[in-house]
Amino acid sequence: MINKINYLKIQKKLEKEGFTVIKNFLPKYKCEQLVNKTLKKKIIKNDPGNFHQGAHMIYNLQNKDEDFLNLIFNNKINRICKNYFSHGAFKEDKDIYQFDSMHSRILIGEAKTQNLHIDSRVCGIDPPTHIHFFLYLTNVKKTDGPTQLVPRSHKLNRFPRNKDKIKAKKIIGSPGTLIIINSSIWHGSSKKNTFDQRIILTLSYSRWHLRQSFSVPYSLPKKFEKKLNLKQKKILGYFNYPPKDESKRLRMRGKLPTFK
Ligand SMILES: O=C(O)CCC(=O)C(=O)O
Ligand SMILES: [Fe+2]
Repeated sequence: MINKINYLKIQKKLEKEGFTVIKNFLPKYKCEQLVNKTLKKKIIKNDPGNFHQGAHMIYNLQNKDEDFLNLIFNNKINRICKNYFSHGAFKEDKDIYQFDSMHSRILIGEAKTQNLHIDSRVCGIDPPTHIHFFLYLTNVKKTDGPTQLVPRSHKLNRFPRNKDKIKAKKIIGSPGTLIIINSSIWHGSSKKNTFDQRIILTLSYSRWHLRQSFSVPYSLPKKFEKKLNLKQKKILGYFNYPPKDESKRLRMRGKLPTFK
């Protein structure tokens, strides 16, 4: 387990390079526990479209197990988010970011390279809109399809092309390695030549006013919801949903609306 994190250094690296890596963010035994839990969930084996290119997916892990849910509230991760989203936010504004999504992506057997892409949907955007955390749950060697990324590409005003792959850097790491990226960086999993499963957990956050990938506060099981404190509800976006119209509320933020 890591003990000291240099938050200023992380913030600087994210701004300049568009990514940073923290080794041993979680201990190995914790990763093994998460792997076992992950593999017991319903796996989507044929994700539609071209994006995940044969990878197996498990979406919304926060709804399926409290260990995953609690990772969203991890103090270190939230401190990194707070620093990251402060850039560009109104100084007086509070609760400037929210949880966006959490899923597991599993490469089974040999796998081809995932196309380089960005996760924020807007290239070169600054101040940034999203941050992604990729947590390796298994050991990822050069041949195991490590995540690859093009350093500094988060600043470029275009989307990646196929030939940009030659500029990509592979991030290898043991279980518990945490890759943090500005979500506009060009990235994707690389070619996998081995037969063991490569399992990563992806966790993302966005500025509070943006649409979440799934409607998290509406789908979290009640048994988990009732244990949440105010701070946790804020992180999950409970106060960030707009009302139906002005007769319900005059502000974008407020109590979670019920739509009938
Ligand atoms: O599996 C990886 O290494 C990257 C996954 C990814 O970029 C994504 O799911 O958007
Ligand atoms: Fe991605």
